[in-house]
Amino acid sequence: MKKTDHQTWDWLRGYTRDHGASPQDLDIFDEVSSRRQFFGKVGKSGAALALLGFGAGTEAALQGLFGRGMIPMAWASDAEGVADEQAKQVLGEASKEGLIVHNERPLNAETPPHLMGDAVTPIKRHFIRNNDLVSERALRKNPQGYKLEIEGEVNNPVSFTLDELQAMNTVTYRLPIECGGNGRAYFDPAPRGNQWKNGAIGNSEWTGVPLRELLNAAGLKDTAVYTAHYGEEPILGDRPPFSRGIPIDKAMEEHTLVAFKMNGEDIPAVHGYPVRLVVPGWYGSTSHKWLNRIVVRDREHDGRGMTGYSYRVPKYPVAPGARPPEEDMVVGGPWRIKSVITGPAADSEFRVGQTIKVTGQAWAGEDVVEEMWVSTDFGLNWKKAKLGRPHNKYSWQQWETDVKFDGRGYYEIWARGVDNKGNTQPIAQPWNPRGYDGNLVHRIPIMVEPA
Ligand SMILES: Nc1nc2c(c(=O)[nH]1)N[C@H]1C(S)=C(S)[C@@H](COP(=O)(O)O)O[C@H]1N2
Ligand SMILES: [Mo]
Repeated sequence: MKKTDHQTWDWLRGYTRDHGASPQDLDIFDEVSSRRQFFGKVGKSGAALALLGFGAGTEAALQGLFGRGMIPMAWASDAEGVADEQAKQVLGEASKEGLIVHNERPLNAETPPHLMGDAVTPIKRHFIRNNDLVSERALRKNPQGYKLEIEGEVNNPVSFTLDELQAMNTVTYRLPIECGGNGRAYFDPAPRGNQWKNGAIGNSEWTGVPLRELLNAAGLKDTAVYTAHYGEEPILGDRPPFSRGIPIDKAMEEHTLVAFKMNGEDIPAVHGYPVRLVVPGWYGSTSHKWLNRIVVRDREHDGRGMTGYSYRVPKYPVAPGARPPEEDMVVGGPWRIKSVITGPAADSEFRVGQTIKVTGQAWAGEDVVEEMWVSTDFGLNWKKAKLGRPHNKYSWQQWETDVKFDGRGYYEIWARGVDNKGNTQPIAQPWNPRGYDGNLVHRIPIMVEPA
């Protein structure tokens, strides 16, 4: 066993590789967000324990690592390491590369931060969040018989084929889709659900028709207040279809798209072929995939994903671990200011005096990021970074700066954004029962060695 924790991880990585561990075996590391969870999982997984050859020394070293909040970089897992047939097929079709797979059925995978540096997220690096399976039509890439129906509180229920949608006036924007649970891994105690770190966000280029064009064609009644979205994927288990909606004002916003192209290509099966909603700045659950029906309602929607604790947050701050009454929960939606550090990668090693380029992305829900600040001393001092403007409303903004260290040691690079309303990111994560709205300051651990 080497002396530093950093080296411990190198050793562990090497050891598992040498002993033929698969990405699934290593997943136990990717999914954990705390020392407690980590050892909870390892404790339950005797096979993984044996595989990794855990000894008392290793455990002590790992305890130290987690104790300092230094969570190991994820091991990449791609289509090759996945066993489920459908997951394999859709990961392969979208040429997914370097994603961390949390579940195979339903398929859920996130992007490690050092692969999030592109202004436009390539398809191969866009995260995946499925509640159920992928639609049959999408798997077969079959547009025959596809229709998008609009009904409910409208004067003329209408439907559109894919050809009809594509023949309309289209727009193209760079838009973030971010899962409401992104950042859940930093909640303590850990809420149930995918333990997303920061990688359940992508900012691809989406082409489609503004939803308001279709709603206007149907003619909204005065009673229209909310949408309800439905898709055509098979549901896992005995439960109603996943179905979210948005307030009518958000539905009428010009950037809310009925999209049929992602980065100029037909939307890959796993991202919603042939047609999906893109509702930028709001929880990703509102960006319905395999969309085939929108029902306009005269009240807030109550589909699966909108009731109880699901995608809902307490009206008032609650203590960590509390269970507020369900009537005190309200539907979540708009995102708050967030940022990630895309370089350097966690656990990178530098020399004393070396100039280190720090890069990242920042976005702010319905707002604009005005400032980015970076700290290398646990938030005591902050240095302003250079920040780009959004390419279009909602798109994430790239930022960069340099840092340098005068002495050796373990350091962390922290990043924090400020939006046009003065909102910033917390350094301790406020808690809610299901772990939504996570926007904690992102921290990257590095080692600086003597020059
Ligand atoms: N039909 C359908 N649409 C869906 C989902 C789903 O399970 N079924 N998941 C939603 C959630 S929770 C998120 S975060 C986004 C993820 O989009 P992506 O997989 O393209 O990244 O899709 C949303 N649209
Ligand atoms: Mo989500």
